[in-house]
Amino acid sequence: MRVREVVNRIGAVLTALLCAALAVSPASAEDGYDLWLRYAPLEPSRAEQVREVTGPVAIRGEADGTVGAALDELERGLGRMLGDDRGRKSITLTRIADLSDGEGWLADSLVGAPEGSFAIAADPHAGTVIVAREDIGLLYGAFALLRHLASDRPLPEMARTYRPAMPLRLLNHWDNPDGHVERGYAGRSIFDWWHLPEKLDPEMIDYARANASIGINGAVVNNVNASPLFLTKRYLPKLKRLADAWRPYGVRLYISARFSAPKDIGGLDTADPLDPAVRAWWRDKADEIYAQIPDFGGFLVKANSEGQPGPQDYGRTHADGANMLAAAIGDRGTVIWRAFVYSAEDETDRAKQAYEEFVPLDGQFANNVIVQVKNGAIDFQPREPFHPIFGAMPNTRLMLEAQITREYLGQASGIAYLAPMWSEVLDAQTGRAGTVAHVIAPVGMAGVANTGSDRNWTGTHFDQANWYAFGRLAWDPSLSPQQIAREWAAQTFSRDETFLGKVVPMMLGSREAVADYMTPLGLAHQMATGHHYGPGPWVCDLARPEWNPCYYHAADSEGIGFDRTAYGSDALAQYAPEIARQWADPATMDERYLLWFHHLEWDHRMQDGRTLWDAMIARYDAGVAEVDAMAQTWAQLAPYVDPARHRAVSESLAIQQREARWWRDASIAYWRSLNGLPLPDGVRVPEHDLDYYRSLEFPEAPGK
Ligand code: BDP
Repeated sequence: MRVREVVNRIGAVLTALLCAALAVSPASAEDGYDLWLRYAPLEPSRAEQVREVTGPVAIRGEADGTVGAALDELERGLGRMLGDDRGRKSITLTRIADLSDGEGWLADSLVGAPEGSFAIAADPHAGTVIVAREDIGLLYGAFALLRHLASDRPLPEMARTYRPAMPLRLLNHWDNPDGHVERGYAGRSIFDWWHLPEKLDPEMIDYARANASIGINGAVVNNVNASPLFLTKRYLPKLKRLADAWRPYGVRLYISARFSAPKDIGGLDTADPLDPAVRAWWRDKADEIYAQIPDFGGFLVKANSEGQPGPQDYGRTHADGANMLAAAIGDRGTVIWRAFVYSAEDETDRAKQAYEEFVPLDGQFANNVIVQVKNGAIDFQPREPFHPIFGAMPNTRLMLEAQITREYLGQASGIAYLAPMWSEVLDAQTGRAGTVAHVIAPVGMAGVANTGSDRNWTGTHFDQANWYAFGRLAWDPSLSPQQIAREWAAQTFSRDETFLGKVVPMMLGSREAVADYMTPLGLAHQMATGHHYGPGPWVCDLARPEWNPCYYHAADSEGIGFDRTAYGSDALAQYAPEIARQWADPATMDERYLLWFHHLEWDHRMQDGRTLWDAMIARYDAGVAEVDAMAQTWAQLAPYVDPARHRAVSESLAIQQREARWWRDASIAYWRSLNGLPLPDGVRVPEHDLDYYRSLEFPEAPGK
């Protein structure tokens, strides 16, 4: 037994004694900390099947940090799932370089496979073999094997090759040095900058394990509204400590860089990207970082957007700014430049701004620059058509930015499983360039993290599913939201078929419910000012037009919706003609995007013959009904879930039931104040009058 194992065993015995002493049942110890890596004991018949193909774990060749992590994880996972009897065969980890002559067939499937790929093979004699070219592939293979066992999938399906669809699979943390998380709803930051580098919280290792388990291979550790502190000498040892801790798990560290840093902390009087002193400052800074962190990922930059500094402050372009940083980094890393911009002048249609600023720069970015584009052209709304940039910059490396934290989707209330939303975007056809997934395949995906200091990491238990789903989709965008929900729920809660048969459909419908009760039929940005919590469709008087919900719904006594056709802003023209055509005609288009593209009269006839007004109300009601159904379903699932987590989810759903009604009632009350239309027969009257909803204030709402 290795020393580490002995220590683990002693730890387990002590924990058991402690539980006994406190008379706590193991069930009540379920607090969500273990995420999907709980490794609950397998049912006896399943355990017997597994023992036929597994057994003691061995590595052929050297065990370095990454392989050590793989071995530890297999020990932990198999120990919890199978107990002491691991099986009659073995699990062997082997690098391609360590295969013997007769095992060439094991290497064949990995020829030309991207970094991180691995194969799991069933060897009739030896048991199970995990093969990879790089050590990180062995770690991913260990996690894949454990996932397969823990989610009750048929064992023969396990033996195949696994390849990541895209090289970069990153989390973006919007965490500030003082521990506040912008748009964070799960407590404070998980990063304790104040006490680093000496103190490394054990959570930092569990965080890396969780990421590695789903293939996430990089983390931008600070807010895009970046503090220059992260570029100071004082922070370098802190960053280095994290990077060292995460290296075995294949998680590369990146930081958000404040473009004005040469002025803020460098003593220069300009940050002009073409100024030689500025260029030298960034080169020295990059050298300083790489001397400490040789595999530093690079810089993420939000420039000239929402008041952040950038190259336009000096009359330069985004390409000038990005290429200057790219030259400083060289081939050691990457500059990820965000396309989320507000140009100060263009007020015709905010949805057009990023395209107008970036598409003319196609082909001008250096090879180690990536342009990171949000899934939609506005801002992480419950539903947006895919961002037109994805179909329009064939000579630029494009990366998709999704938001895992639910800034505009109810924050930390209830359930909104986001895989269906992301799949909708990934599967969207952009035109000649193919689907969005195809466009970003050479580059990657970034997800704005939902982690925080809450014991369960993500505020609600079900928000763990969004972290999980993001990683799984970035690894393989062709995975169905259904499969991801199933494997997550099986690992996180219960493998029972009755449980899964109810919880998976509930998850799959949850995001549509949110879109329905907040912003049905293609409406967007109706959230209250600043914190984006709750409805605010009546807000019309903020300084800039596009800060106001009124700007986005354009409703009056006659009709509602943002005209993005040729008669309006013509944002439709930013899409390839064959794509634009699919949204051009309300009579034939997918009505879920109706009011995103069209301004229509309240009595416009929908495709099923109802009026727009009746159809909108039906959608609000469907959203509320869906949340009620989710709460009922969950109530029936108590026998399958430990009491603490069951209660926490029930309470969270109760909040969502209240919020869904509030959204529906406030919105309908406001629309009626404009259109004066009666409610269709049998429809519930909003609980309060409009003045009541308008009077609600939440200055202390989190995440601002
Ligand atoms: C918006 C958020 C804001 C972010 C911004 C961004 O409200 O907090 O700073 O996006 O992505 O969604 O830069």
